[in-house]
Amino acid sequence: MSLDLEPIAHALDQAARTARPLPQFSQHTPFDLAQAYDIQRASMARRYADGERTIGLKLGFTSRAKMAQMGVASLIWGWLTDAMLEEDGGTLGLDRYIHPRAEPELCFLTRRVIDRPLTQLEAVDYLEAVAPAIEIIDSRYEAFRFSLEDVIADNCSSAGLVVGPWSRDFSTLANAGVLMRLDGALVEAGSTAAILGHPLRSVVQASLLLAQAGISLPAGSLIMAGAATAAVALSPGAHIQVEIAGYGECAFSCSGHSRGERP
Ligand code: OOG
Ligand code: MG
Repeated sequence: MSLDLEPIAHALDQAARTARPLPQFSQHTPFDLAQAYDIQRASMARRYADGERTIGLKLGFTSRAKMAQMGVASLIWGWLTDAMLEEDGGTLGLDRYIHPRAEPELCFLTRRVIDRPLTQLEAVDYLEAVAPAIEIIDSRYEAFRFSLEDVIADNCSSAGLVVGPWSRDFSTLANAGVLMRLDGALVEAGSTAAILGHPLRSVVQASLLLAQAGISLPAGSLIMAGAATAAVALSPGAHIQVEIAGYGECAFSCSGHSRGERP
């Protein structure tokens, strides 16, 4: 049976723009993984048509901590746009979000076009720099619950990112301590080793996914490697800081109120 993907893409795009959550599609209109990525593409096309542009891609569920938190156990990928970039040390207005969360990540900046599957040994050669980063995720589904297909269709909950200082030193990337603080108190601690065993594997996975999709990623793109720990909910006034040992820190504060689950 053929499924009309456009209404789903439209509904997800509207949910993101209006900060009004949706019921999960998988519960009434099941679709498969390939269709989920088709919906993701169609919903991103609406943003591009409105002037947003791609700045790179993100991987999700690259750590067991994230898989356990969300009950989803497969790697996923989505797109980052210029409208999602938030300033390091800045203030994030929560009003345009439904139920935002923050998670500690590493962000890679690419140096060469990625147009074929890379090995882990080759990956560094394709990178310009790496930075501590925070991803802001905001599922467009009620209660932040979804199936694998639902979350892919929703561009993997992508909502924002904060990128800290760039470093060209990839030598201690394999096992660097990761700390996330909420209002100065430690809320999550982990290691970059939690990201697929080595965060460079995120770059490898990205190259494989791009090759499968027949897409090349231009030099100067960002790749968010996926969270090393579980995510924390953002509340009014919250201050979030992420520190990656040897790579420095990045942070932001929250103002306003997220829309919550209002109908
Ligand atoms: C999906 C996105 C997962 C990560 O870093 O693992 C993700 C979600 O948790 O809502 O961004
Ligand atoms: Mg993430």
